[in-house]
Amino acid sequence: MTRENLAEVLEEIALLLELKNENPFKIRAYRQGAETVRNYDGEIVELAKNNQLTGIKGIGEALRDKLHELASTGKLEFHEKLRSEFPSGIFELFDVQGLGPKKVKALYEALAISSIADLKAACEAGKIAGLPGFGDKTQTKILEGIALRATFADTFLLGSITPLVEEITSLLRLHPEISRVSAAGSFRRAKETVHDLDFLVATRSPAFVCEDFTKLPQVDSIIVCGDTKASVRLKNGLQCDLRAVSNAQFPFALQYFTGSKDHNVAIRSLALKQGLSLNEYGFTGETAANFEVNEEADIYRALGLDFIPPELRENRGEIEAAAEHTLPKLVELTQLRGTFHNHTTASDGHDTLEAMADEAIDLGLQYLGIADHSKASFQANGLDEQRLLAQIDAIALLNAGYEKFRLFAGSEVDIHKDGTLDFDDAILAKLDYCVASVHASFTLSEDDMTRRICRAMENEHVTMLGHVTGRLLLKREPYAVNHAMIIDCAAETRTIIELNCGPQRLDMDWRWWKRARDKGVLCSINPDAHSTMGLHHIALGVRLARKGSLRKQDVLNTKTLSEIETFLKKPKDKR
Ligand code: DGT
Ligand code: CA
Ligand code: CA
Ligand code: ZN
Repeated sequence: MTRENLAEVLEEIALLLELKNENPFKIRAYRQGAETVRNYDGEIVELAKNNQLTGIKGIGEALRDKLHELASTGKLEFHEKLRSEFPSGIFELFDVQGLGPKKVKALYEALAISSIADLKAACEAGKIAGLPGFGDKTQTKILEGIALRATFADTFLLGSITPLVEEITSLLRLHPEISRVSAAGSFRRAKETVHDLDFLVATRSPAFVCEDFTKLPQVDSIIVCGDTKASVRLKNGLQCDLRAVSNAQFPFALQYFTGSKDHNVAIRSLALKQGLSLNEYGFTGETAANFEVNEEADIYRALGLDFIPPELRENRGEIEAAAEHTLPKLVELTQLRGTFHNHTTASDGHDTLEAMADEAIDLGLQYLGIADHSKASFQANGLDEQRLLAQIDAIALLNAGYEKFRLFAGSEVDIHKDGTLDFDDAILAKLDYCVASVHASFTLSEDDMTRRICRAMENEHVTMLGHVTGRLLLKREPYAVNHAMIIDCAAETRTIIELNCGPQRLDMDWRWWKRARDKGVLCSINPDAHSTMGLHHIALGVRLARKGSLRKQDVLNTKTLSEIETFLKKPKDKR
């Protein structure tokens, strides 16, 4: 049982109770419980197991007992009974974009729809459009949602599988027959989404290790188990491959299975030009004996190349740069001194100003930028002028109590449809900084959307642009926007572009950062945290910044507190 497992069961209970028309307060209690479990700053699973959850805000008596049962036995009778009242396929329906509990319930009651297959058939037969509250448009939207879900069926978010990869890596590391362990493949390259996981281990007992791999607690079923490789399906549906090689083969296998395939093809042809043949087990060829390879870097060195960090291995110019010794020195997590764009309980965040600041201090940061929503984002409880001014005062008061830390007062101000901002300049001028974001009217044409965003960036108070495309990976397509023009406008207006590191966003996309960097546009690695735990996503942001070829000097929040204070005080055109 992990924290996430506990939270998911509580959320599922909330959905089931909603389908049963239960008391909304009860439903909300389960939802809040799930949030609390996710964000609780402590060993919540251990505490639940030992029945020590007393006195935690958001977890009442009933929930406490259920969490104890769940954590100590791995299941919950109440949950299983509820589940058995509904067909199991009904849960798939919640994954379709645009279908919430109310619609799922209506579909189930009116047409006994209890799976995606049922839903698709009903849409195609035109039965959905006639239901009260649905209509033609909704029916088309549902069909699009089903198609989108099918494309993403075997794809996972880098950010959401990272804890799982760390768990499996450390379990493998503990195995007495294993000397070296690494995740490889798209995960190691920090691709924003991943199809399957690839693990590599060095061992003298490959068959034995493969068998043990299939017995890991995260495994749901075995796909194949051989003498040197195994494939399993994990409980979350992700396929996971293991290859067991000798210690001498390990660097070659690691290089090969890290990919990308395009990078490997280019590397292999470079090797051939030098009379070396390279595969996943080693070098062969006349000169092969000249090279001693203990580490991956030795392979690149043998080919006359600098070591290429895994994030860059996409065959987008990194091999040429490695040959010319011009690879960028990529930014590192330890170089971050602070971060911007974070929410609190004032809008749609779950933690207070003070709690967010404390977490930032614990993460070793010197400053934290707050940016709650503005009034146009009413669904997110956006702040009006008066509440924003009160927050500025609250931040000043807290700042008086910190010695070596500072909160920056900001706003995530909505960009209206016409590119004007949700606050007047007079209000914006009172802030330390400001993130401008699009949160509505997503369907503008590319031209109109680009013009809208550029107009916002032209405002002298807009420090940075939030989530450039609004995409939600595996869920919502980006809105149409011309990246090249946005980057040019950012360069001209000295506006920073954020790398929003919410696992579902990772927006701006990594493929655009090198262009931005070369035009002198700064990147701010922003977690868009809605809770203290959300701040931890800066680590994910750094991986994507690296993938985008960004160096320390390209990232705003590597500046120290005193540097950033000076920077923010300057007028935009002097930055
Ligand atoms: P994905 O789709 O997210 O799993 O992406 P990868 O890159 O992890 O792809 P995967 O798992 O199919 O293979 C892992 C690595 O193994 C891949 O990045 C490069 C290497 N590889 C796989 N097939 C080939 C191939 O046919 N030729 C070469 N040169 N390398 C390959
Ligand atoms: Ca893979
Ligand atoms: Ca694979
Ligand atoms: Zn936003």
